[in-house]
Amino acid sequence: MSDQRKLAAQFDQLAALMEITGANAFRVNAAKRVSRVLQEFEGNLRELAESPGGLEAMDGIGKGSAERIREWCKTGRLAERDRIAADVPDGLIGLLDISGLGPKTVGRLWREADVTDRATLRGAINDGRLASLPRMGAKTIANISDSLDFAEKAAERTPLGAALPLAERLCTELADVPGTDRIVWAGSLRRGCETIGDIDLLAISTDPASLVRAFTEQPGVTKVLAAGDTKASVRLDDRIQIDLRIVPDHGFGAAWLYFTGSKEHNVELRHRAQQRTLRLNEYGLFEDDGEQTPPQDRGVPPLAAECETDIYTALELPWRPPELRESRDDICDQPPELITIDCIRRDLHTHTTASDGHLSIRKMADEAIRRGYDALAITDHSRSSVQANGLDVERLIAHIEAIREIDAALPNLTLLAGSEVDIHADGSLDYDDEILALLDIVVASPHVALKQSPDAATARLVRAASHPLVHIIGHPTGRMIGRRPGLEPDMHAVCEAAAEHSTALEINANPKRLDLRDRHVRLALESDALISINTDAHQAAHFDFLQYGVLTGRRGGLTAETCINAWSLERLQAWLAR
Ligand code: DGT
Ligand code: CA
Ligand code: CA
Ligand code: ZN
Repeated sequence: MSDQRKLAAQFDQLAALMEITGANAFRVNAAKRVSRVLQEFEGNLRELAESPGGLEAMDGIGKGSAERIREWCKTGRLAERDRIAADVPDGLIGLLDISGLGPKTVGRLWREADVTDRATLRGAINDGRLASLPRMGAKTIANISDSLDFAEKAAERTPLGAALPLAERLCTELADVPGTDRIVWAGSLRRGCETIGDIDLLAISTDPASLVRAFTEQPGVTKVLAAGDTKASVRLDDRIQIDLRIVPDHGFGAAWLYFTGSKEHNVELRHRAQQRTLRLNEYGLFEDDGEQTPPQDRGVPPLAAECETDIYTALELPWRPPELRESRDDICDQPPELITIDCIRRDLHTHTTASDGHLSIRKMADEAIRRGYDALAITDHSRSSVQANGLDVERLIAHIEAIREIDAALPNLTLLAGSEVDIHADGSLDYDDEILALLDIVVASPHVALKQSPDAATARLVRAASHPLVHIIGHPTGRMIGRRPGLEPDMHAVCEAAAEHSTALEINANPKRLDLRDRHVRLALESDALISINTDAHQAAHFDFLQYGVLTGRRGGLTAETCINAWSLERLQAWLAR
């Protein structure tokens, strides 16, 4: 983080602490203004602080504030903030994250009801202390209680696998509201992040009032947080927040770009604009004429605003897919041609009733045909996976025969007889080599001992990836999002071993897993390892998980060339038989 952003955060805290302790509004506002000025400032703060009168020359920074900034540059501390903070319980600042609780109220709760953190706030609500305060009505208390509940729940972000179908449904329904010309999602959801804080919708409408009404009155809304002319915000099923913004069609691209983020990407784009004496905001890209009042408020026409591509082009940058708009992505790099869902021709990790799947081999094959696949690998569990009804050698041999028989009867689908073989804690496999050699495809996955040390995990996965009969390492870390971290191997070493032995690493597309995760996909590509995107389907609907795997691959920079599921069948078969 830059100096000015760190210091801006300190001034924000100072302002909040002042308000909590009841400082006068003038001083609170001065601190807030300094924070804003610092956030906008693009130059070198330390240099400016050293040049005499440099800070004072900035709009919004007075003599006192300039002194404080110089003090911070010298000592790394904002003494005034530290002084006030010493008198205020730490937990109070955390209460400011609860919607509806501003610093003034928090200060009151502290002084008048001994509230010092979330737990004591909950206590004060329950024992009636809050209700006994003057000017504290039942409705206000119910609101605080409700927000507190939600803040506790919201610590859990919504999985991509829940947020994406929800957004798809909302957009389909709201597109039918008369006057709606376009409705899309932005934010972390458009970037394909594995978990979503809130869903950001963006619409063009000739009848915004109707759209806002339909949005706030839809079934499942448990709270309307805002309902204005161009912006509304609701909580759905007491679970996830959804923001809707209605924007003019001529500025749609600028708004979509801005609300897609990431914040860091926006900051970089704005910086790029400033270097070219341009000004970028959610309304468009404008000439920077040095005026304070924002250009859109003065009727200044933008240089670009209608579509994202125009804005990138005007900034002399290549358009970037949303999945590559994180802080780790360099805005100047030419993005690769990312894989799309249409590139995927087959699934190479699926289960049937032979182990813990819900459908027969034939039913799974029918589903693959229905989806236009050219091949399907049946990979039921191996003998150690007792809880998943894993196959002993005898059952496996019969299963292979059954798969081959059905395959012979299906001219348009190649069924591959496979297995998802357990990787034991030491990296050895659950079947002997003679047995593995009978299979068309071997997916080796870790299922137990997922808490072993990073060194042991590295050795385990490197050994499995180096095994000549293993084609794919399935869900390599075994993590479950929000539930268990899984193995933490030296992923670089695992990727190098996989690349050396031409073993593919799986992106398991189950939204509870997304394993490999985006960062690991990137490491794999840097090592020239192959990737396989599979759904691990246990029933027909699970094939739909593919989209989450593809998004994760795209966030890692994956192209069709490196993904074995996108290869021609001949190329795949040659690789399987290698
Ligand atoms: P989330 O909801 O936590 O999963 O993450 P996002 O990325 O969807 O973040 P959100 O919903 O707070 O805001 C949506 C986008 O709006 C964000 O990606 C970038 C833009 N945005 C919001 N607040 C700011 C800001 O303070 N500065 C900048 N530069 N962009 C912002
Ligand atoms: Ca969001
Ligand atoms: Ca949002
Ligand atoms: Zn598995």
